[in-house]
Order: sequence, then structure tokens, then C-alpha cells
Amino acid sequence: MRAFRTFALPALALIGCTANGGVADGNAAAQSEPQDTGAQPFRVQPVGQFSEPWAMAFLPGGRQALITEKHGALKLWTVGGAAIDVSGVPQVDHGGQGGLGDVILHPEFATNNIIYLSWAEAGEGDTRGAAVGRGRLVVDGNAARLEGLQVIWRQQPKVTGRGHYAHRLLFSPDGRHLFISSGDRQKFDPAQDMNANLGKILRLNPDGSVPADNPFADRGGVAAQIWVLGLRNPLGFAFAPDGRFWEIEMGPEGGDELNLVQRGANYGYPIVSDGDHYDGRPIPDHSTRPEFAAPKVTWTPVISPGNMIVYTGDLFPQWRGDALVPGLSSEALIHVDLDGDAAREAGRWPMGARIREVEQAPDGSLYLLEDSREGRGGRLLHLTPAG
Ligand SMILES: [Ca+2]
Ligand SMILES: [Ca+2]
Repeated sequence: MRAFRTFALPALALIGCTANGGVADGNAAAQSEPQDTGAQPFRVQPVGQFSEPWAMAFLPGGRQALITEKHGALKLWTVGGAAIDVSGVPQVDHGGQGGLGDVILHPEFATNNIIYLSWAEAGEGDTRGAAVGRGRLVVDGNAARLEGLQVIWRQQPKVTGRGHYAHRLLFSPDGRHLFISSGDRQKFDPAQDMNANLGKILRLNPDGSVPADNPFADRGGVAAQIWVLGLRNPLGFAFAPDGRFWEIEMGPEGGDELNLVQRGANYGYPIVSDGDHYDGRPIPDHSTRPEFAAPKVTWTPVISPGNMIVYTGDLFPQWRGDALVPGLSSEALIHVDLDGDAAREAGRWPMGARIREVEQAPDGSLYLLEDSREGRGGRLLHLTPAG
């Protein structure tokens, strides 16, 4: 991540919550819907403090959640209480954008206690890459541990640098497939290379094996894992209740993207982007190459998405079926209206801090994890309806 994202605060974030910074894809019906109005619809309560928090996943029942810290700790946090360390987590390569990453539950966690983690792993020489593993969470009184951790997937090839791991994890709504988002590791061309699983979304069986009905299964090798390609740094993805699969990613200088994920599609990076390279070299815009799948929303200036969810709760009925996106450089929570195949930014609330993740609790309230750096930030914030 460049200094641009660290320090540039887009003007839109400063003028409040009615900004429509996103460029929608021209769906007139979507644009005629009312915008969110100015009043912040939620109350914010700090409820925890973490060191480099990156991801959060509630356990069934919603009384406890797992929270990863990028430096390599997994915490079991109790609502209204303390956080304890979970032992048995893997060694991580901590630095840059890398360390311990995402955490999700197996769809049948209630009976098998299996969780999935992603992290940055050191390789030969000066190389590294993301890894995904799964193990059994054992909570024993006031202690917790991870047992039988097995690596089920790795980025290939491992490369130099410490950026663009992405490594977000998601199960399909039917629980039959695990999706992994894999960033381009700031190496550009691997996003189009079918012999690399960088710059892609991969689709696996829950045990890490490759489904026979994947779009490129007949090619074998890592190509068989690929669901879609041509991505840059896909940091969030989620299924909407209508079954549509959405992905959000950081573009280069400009051009953050919200994409509708369609089996086997190529989203064109690094051949096309609505942004350009940080050193000023242009990248042709999506409109110049219609053979590539185009984003449904692009953002310039960028929002720097941390992840995304599609909200399905009752506490914020105005957001049901829509995407919520936390912003790092934009220091905001962003509401993206989803309407069939169309999408548009519909509201933005300044949070005064870089936000890494948004998570929906089982009761429909929201939690935000602040990014932290140099000892600042890192709070867990609870959002409940205002008034
Ligand atoms: Ca999460
Ligand atoms: Ca461009």
C-alpha cells in the first residue's frame, strides 16, 4: 500500500454522508432510489482494544467472537468481557500488509468446531505467500487452543515483497465450497497467468481439494482452482441474499472496484483499470476493452476497502440486501446499494479512523475493527441504531 492511501483523505469523506463518490454503471432505476439522508443512523460504542486487528468472526449464539491480530495472535473475545489468546496458531511472516489475516467458521462449526485462518507464510530466500489452514477450536474453561491445524491452500508462486496478499475467506451460501481471494502480490502479470493463483478468486471444497466442476478444472494444476481472474487486491467478497456474488478490491492510483463475480470471468487487471499506476503511467480504462468483465462501481478517489458484507439483519432495515464497506484511506463506513446486477454508492459516514473490517453480529448489530499502526487505533466499535 502506498503513502497515497495512508495519508490522502478524499474530499468526499470530509463533506459528510451524502456523498455519492461511486460511479454507478448507469442503471437509471437504481439511481432514482432515495439517497441516505444526513443523520448518522447508528450509535458508536468502543467495546474493545486490539493490536493490529484484521478480521472477526462470531461464534454461534453471538456471545463470543474470534478476532485476528496481524502480528500473529488469535483472540477469543467475549461480548462485554475480556479477550483471551488462542494457542496453536501458525507462525506468520509479519510485515507490510502481511501477518495473520482472515478467520471464518466452517458451515458446520456447531458440530465440528472447525475454523479457517489465512496468513502470510515465509518461503525460500526472500519470498513469501498467503496460506490457508483449518483446525479445531477447543475452548476449555478460561483457555482456548487450535488443534490439528492443517494447511489446505497456498499462493503459488511465492514471491518477494509484503503486499497484496488479500487472502479473504468465504463459504458459499450452501456451505459446499470455500472461496479464497488472492491478491496479485504487487506483481501485476500473475493476475492473468493461469499457472499462478495470484490475482484470482479460487474455489475449493471445504477440505482444500479442487471441485471437478470448476470452470478451468480440465487444465489441471493451479488453474483448476480458479473461479475468476484478472483481480488486483480483492480484500472483500460476499453473497447477497439473491445469490449474486460480489467482490471489492483496491485499485491502483484510482479505480477501486466493486465487481459482480461470474463463473470463469476475467476482470482484466493489469491490462485494464479505471485507475492508473502510482508512477503516473496510464492503464487503459475498462471501457477500452469490452472483452473483460467491467466493474459495477469504480471509485476515484479511492475508498481503500477493508472487506465487505451484505447486510441481512433487522436492526438496520434500510440496508438489508445491500453492501457495507469499511474504508481505510477514506476512514468511513460506506453503504453500497445493490439492485439486481447494478450497484451504486448510497451513503458514507466518516468514522475518523481507518476501518479494516465490518462484521454483522447474529443480533443484526454491526462491529467495526479499526486499523492500527504505530500504537494508535485498533478499537473494536459496536454500532447500534441511533435514537
Ligand atoms: Ca469477518
Ligand atoms: Ca486507467
